[in-house]
Amino acid sequence: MAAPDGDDKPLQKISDAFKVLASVAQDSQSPDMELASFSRACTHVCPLFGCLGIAFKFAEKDFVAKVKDLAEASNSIKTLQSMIEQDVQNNCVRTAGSHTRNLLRVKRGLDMVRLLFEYMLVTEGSSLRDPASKAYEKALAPYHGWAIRKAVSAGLYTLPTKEQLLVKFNEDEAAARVLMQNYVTACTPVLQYVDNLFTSRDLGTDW
Ligand code: 1PZ
Repeated sequence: MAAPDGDDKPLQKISDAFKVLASVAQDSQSPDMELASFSRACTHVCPLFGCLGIAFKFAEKDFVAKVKDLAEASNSIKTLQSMIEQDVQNNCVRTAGSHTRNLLRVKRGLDMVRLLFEYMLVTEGSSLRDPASKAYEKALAPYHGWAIRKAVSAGLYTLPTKEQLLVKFNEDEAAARVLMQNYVTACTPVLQYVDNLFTSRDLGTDW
């Protein structure tokens, strides 16, 4: 039985959470995006890793730790803006482990999932390898060293099939397509919003 809160429906949760963030990102009248709601939405992405198998444990650990850092920061910092401002003041924007650096990494993870879904929606057949590899090449590979790229390309051979993934998502194909498209659509303005936070302060996004 489906739990009423949708605990066993990771795609549904992601789609819902990002719709809310998208409305904040798109409405110039709305107050600045809250770190708590951003990090909460990202938390919903974490269960996806569990569906990919053991090969991506290392990626899960990295992503989950960074989302957790943002969630903890949200106890004392209200908005993404003020979090970045604080790191600018402290001169630690690019320092390993800084909130702002973690935000950039998490943003890339969201972009990875967006591209993965986008490619899955237009790819025939049951293999996830092609869409996953194309998404990785675009979103993350340019920022990763040789060892990580190697580990990822090995991991791509261990991915479940699309059908197996849908079972783990607890969705049929039609419902999954709608939810993936919802995320793709909602995520786009959110990523744009975060990008703007970096570019408007000349912090760059390619590091
Ligand atoms: C079917 C789906 C296939 C998914 C393939 C996903 C491959 C992701 C591989 C990511 C490996 C991450 C290992 C650690 C990388 C870190 O060095 C960097 C920099 O961190 P820092 O130096 O600032 O501490 N971290 C990242 O690049 C963040 C990566 C986030 C990855 C999120 C992927 C989300 C995929 C979910 C798919 C459902």
